Amino acid sequence: MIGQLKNKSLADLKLVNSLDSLEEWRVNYLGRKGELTKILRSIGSLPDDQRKKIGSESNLLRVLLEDQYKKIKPKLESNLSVYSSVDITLPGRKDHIGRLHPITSIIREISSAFADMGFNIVEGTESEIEHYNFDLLNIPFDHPARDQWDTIWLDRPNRKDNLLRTHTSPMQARIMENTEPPIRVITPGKCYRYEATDSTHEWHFHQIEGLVVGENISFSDLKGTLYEFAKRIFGSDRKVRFRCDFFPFVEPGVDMSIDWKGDWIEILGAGMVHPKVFQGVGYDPDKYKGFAFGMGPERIAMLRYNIEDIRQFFSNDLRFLSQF
Ligand code: YSA
Repeated sequence: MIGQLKNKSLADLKLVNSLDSLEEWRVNYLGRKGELTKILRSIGSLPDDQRKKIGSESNLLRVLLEDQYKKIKPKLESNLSVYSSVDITLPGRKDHIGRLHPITSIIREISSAFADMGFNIVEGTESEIEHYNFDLLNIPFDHPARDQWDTIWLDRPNRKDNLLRTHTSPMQARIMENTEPPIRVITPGKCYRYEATDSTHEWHFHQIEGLVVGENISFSDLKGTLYEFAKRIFGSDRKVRFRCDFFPFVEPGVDMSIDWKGDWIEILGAGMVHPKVFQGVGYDPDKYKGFAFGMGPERIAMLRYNIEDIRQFFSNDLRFLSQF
């Protein structure tokens, strides 16, 4: 009898899914007129031989059912408090779905164009030392070319040569120091310069450095690679201009500009790696040749999306950013 009641009460408890149905269950089994209470009340009138057995079994069942009741009640109450803290009468609101920043998108697009051409992608650190940012790039301490990369120096205890990298070119030396040719790599990352801003200059911006080193690399490889890049990013009809330029770490050096409403916007500097740079990292300049370039993704994004002022990219104005 007690066994059947136990099974039935526990089976009913499994169907309980609200405070109301729990209360109904409690009244049915443990309430004043409940099934178990009725048995407990009748124990006194049972024959002697049954009283002890049924008495102890029904008391054990009472303890079990009360325990179950105490466990389940707070769970149902906390569910209720979750629901009651949500106002389901409020009108629905549109979710704001995030998206990639336009500079992140353009860096990924450029990186994937170079990956298609067989380039690996490596990242470096934004904090650099003078040795890599200047010395190994054939820019001696007192050379006026250093002025081209106005530097933000870092105030570190016991170090006077720590800076925020002014270009991604230090990665050239770091990669060559740790790798044997052939090399075909790009390194995207952020740079900083202590300079006044205008519509095409920011004091913090990105660059994508490229480096190719091997035994038979020529200037035609440089031009072919950069033409292919320009074709993929701007389409084959866009006008591209190469001009001679000077960077101490290349010989010869060039810059590349893209047609901008009848004018030109310079997007990168490039050239054949200077023999002194090869010597600095322990490569034999008679055996190896290479080319390198450093391009500005912000300028490329300006050209792609017709943006007049580079400073808009980092103004954090959602009216501007949500257009991309
Ligand atoms: C040249 C030869 C190589 O073998 C390798 C790399 C280079 C590039 C060199 N390291 C350099 O930084 N040249 S640069 O000062 O002319 O900058 C390269 C590109 O970065 C520019 O063409 C421009 O697109 C971008 N840039 C430079 N200063 C910037 C900037 N973009 C936004 N704001 C600035 N202040």
